Amino acid sequence: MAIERTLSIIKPDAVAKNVIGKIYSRFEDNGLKVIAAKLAWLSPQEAGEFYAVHKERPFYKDLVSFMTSGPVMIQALEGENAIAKNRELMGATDPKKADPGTIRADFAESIDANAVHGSDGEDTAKVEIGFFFPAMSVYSGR
Ligand code: IDP
Ligand code: MG
Repeated sequence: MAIERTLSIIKPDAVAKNVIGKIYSRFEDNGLKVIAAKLAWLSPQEAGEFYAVHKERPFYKDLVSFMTSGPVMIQALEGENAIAKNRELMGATDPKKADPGTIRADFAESIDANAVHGSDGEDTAKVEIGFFFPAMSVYSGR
């Protein structure tokens, strides 16, 4: 297995529920290290660009509107197999279908308000980390 990096976002619903720390514990307890982080309130333009891959999907407008409804906690995570590991910790997109013990099963209410984002592959991870963090704000190898 390789050491990878992935982008994670704690979405407005989970930030509002005050569970940033609980979600960070899931990362830390499973070998994922926070190597960059910031709390931000995304503009419609920023959220729209971040989710541009979903532009043609029927839920795009709702997604952008939800992601700009409050502050989000954005972090780059590093660790063994980080991309798949984070997806595993997150659980399925629809919290009703997410395995027990996953972040979405434990903290999310609906497919719209589903607590977390995680990169889905090496290419998207690279692009997504670069979208939010310049190289000088990423601190690896601590
Ligand atoms: P993911 O977050 O599990 O990677 P994606 O398919 O990449 O899921 O979709 C991005 C986000 O768009 C989801 O996390 C969810 O918030 C929203 N979304 C996806 N599918 C639907 C849907 O069918 N209805 C409403 N929102 C959806
Ligand atoms: Mg996705």
